[in-house]
Amino acid sequence: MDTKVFDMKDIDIAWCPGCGNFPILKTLKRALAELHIKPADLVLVSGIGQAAKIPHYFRANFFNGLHGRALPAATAIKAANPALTVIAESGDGDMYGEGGNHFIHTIRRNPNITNIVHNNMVYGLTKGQASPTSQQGFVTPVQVGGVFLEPFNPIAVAIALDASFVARAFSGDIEHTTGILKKAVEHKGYALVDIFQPCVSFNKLNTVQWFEEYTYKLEDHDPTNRLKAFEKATEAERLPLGVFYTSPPKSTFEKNIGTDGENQASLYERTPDMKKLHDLIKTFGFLP
Ligand SMILES: Cc1ncc(C[n+]2csc(CCOP(=O)(O)OP(=O)(O)O)c2C)c(N)n1
Ligand code: SF4
Ligand SMILES: [Mg+2]
Repeated sequence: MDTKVFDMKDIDIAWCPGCGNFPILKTLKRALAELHIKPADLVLVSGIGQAAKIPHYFRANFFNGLHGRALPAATAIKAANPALTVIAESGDGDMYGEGGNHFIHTIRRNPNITNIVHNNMVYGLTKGQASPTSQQGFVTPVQVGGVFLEPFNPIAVAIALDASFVARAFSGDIEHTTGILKKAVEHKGYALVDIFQPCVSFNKLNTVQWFEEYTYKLEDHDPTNRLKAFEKATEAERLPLGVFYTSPPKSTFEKNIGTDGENQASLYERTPDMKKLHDLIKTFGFLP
């Protein structure tokens, strides 16, 4: 399938020239086109930030909600219509900071969605404050003496929570990132893809050269070995890229909430029993 099906006509893209969001946009289109996923069957869900603008530049269904709240919306969309391919996509601040609680509990719920995080280690949209993944020593207009907290490690946290699929990529490597995104979208269950991305305007520490120097690709790594995956996730000298971990198969949120009962229809296809609903609300004492 041609990636052009995902192109929006006549739009202004409000990213700085050289921003790592451009190759991520291109890579995602390529991965989905290679998987033959049609725009009508796709939903992109995001929060707020530079990364969260991705759905504005992508021809597909989308929901752009509150800061940090992409994951619960994506979980609900998938539960209502499991036939859709649902991708929750935002920045490191949005997903790991404001949305940190949702990050933890979405992993536990295991909806069959892909969670892409554009990790530029900074709050880009609000002009350069530290994010949860900012490196120690990173100087910003707010953290004037440099960040003193240890960075949040999303890969290690996801593996600790037995996330169904955990991977990391680099926006500058389109070939490698396309392969990882395809695996993540095809995976049955929650799939995290953290993508390192340079922010050329507000992160002068983690540049393209920095990512090239301090990352390497996982080789001969068995992603079903959880302890080894955790060991790889906590390496600090050079940061591995690739699929760290895949859990043993487990049931998804949308399966667990009971569409397997008497009524097999997806939630969006069902007609609510208004009388039953009315009677239920009445038991709360709100209605006359
Ligand atoms: C509740 C709330 N708090 C704060 C903000 C301000 N705000 C907008 S984007 C953003 C940071 C986004 O950073 P990140 O998710 O890393 O995305 P990036 O811009 O770096 O891609 C913040 C703090 C907001 N819009 N809503
Ligand atoms: S501020 Fe940073 S993240 Fe935002 S568009 Fe510019 S380079 Fe990209
Ligand atoms: Mg960011």
